[in-house]
Amino acid sequence: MKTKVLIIGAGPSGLLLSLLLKRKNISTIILEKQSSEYVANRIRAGILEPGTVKLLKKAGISNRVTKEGLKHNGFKVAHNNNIFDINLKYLANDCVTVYGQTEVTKDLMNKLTNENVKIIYNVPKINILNIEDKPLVEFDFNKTKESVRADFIVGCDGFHGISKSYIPNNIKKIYKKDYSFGWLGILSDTKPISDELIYINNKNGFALCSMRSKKRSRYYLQCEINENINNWSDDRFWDSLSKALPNDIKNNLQTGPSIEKSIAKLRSYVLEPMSYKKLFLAGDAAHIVPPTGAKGLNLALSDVDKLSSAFISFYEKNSELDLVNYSNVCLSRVWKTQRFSSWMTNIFHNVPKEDNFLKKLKHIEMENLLFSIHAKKILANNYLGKY
Ligand code: RFL
Ligand code: PHB
Repeated sequence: MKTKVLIIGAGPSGLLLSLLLKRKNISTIILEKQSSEYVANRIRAGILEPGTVKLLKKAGISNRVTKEGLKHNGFKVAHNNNIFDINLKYLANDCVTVYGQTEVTKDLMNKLTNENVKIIYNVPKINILNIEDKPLVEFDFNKTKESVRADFIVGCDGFHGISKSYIPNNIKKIYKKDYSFGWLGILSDTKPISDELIYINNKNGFALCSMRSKKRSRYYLQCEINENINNWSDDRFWDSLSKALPNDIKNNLQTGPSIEKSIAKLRSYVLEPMSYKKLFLAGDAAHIVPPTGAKGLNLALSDVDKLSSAFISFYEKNSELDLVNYSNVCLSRVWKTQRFSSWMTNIFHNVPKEDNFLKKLKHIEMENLLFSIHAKKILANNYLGKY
């Protein structure tokens, strides 16, 4: 097989990149480790920045997000039993859209199927050769050995992917932080407690009331780093969540059976540079942010926007400049997003064994945020993806 751009990973980054290139007749093949059902049903992000919605429009898949996405003009912060409004519209003149990553993925998959783009699922093992010059990718499929020659390889294979290992150790630099707590998440077909998201900081740390639709709720609780999911019955989850809620809204909580329950580890991670010779990394393959600021998917798709434009310049104008600059251009946004996500994670969570000086500073940081219009404006802009 032969293609212009070989993409590893059919998550949102890989799928969107393929679609943006298809619109300019640049051929791609996607190789994905998992089955299509697994990819389509993985529960993850829920909040789209306005720039991300615009990008989905540019890719020609905005019908459903425009109709079914919920536009939120703000969110709430609960601190010490009080509820504060962060009015995005008033503070920064824009809004976010609640639309699940599962739905973005399904929209992308349907469009690519209609456009006859080749996606090969269930590819367990990939080997990349000759990355410096004319790359060749070998893989096993249905017990036979296959190979694809490509002009470029793009690693969209998430944090646990293999593509980043092809950047030589003497070239790459890794910055990372693992947090000493996790998130326990639950999805349930119950009416959300509020018509806006509520980010909660109370004596037990962080909790989040989110949603996927007006009938489907997504809730998270800060949990121990090595928490065992089997210790969390639905009843225990609802009971702990109820204790985390401010008194004024406790009684509005609708409980019901969970349709998904999972634990996520929190980490910050950046790999520099995001490219090496004919290999480019995009999305979680190159960087991870803790989910507190709702940034991972948005950042991943912003990489893809830049990378697709760089490939288009290369094939249409014979210019390599944007490909050469790709890593630096992306990293500028990546680090601003890292700063915001880590700041938000820090002020909302209880850090085990944190000394009392840092605890006090955190408290003051939160109060400064909630009582300063300037601090709120910065939060609102950053939450919308404006830095
Ligand atoms: P993905 O989605 O991880 O997709 C990578 C794909 O690559 C495949 N793969 C391989 N394929 C072939 N060969 C290999 N060797 C491979 N290894 C892996 C995988 O199977 C997979 O299909 O990366 P991508 O496309 O870069 O997308 C990134 C986003 O998924 C991620 O950043 C977000 O989900 C993060 N995130 C959130 N982001 C937001 O913008 N807003 C949110 O509200 C938000 N909430 C969240 C989140 C992530 C969470 N978790 C699970 C950490 C909430 C949570 C709880
Ligand atoms: C979610 O709904 O999954 C979600 C929303 C906001 C966040 C993180 C996750 O900050």
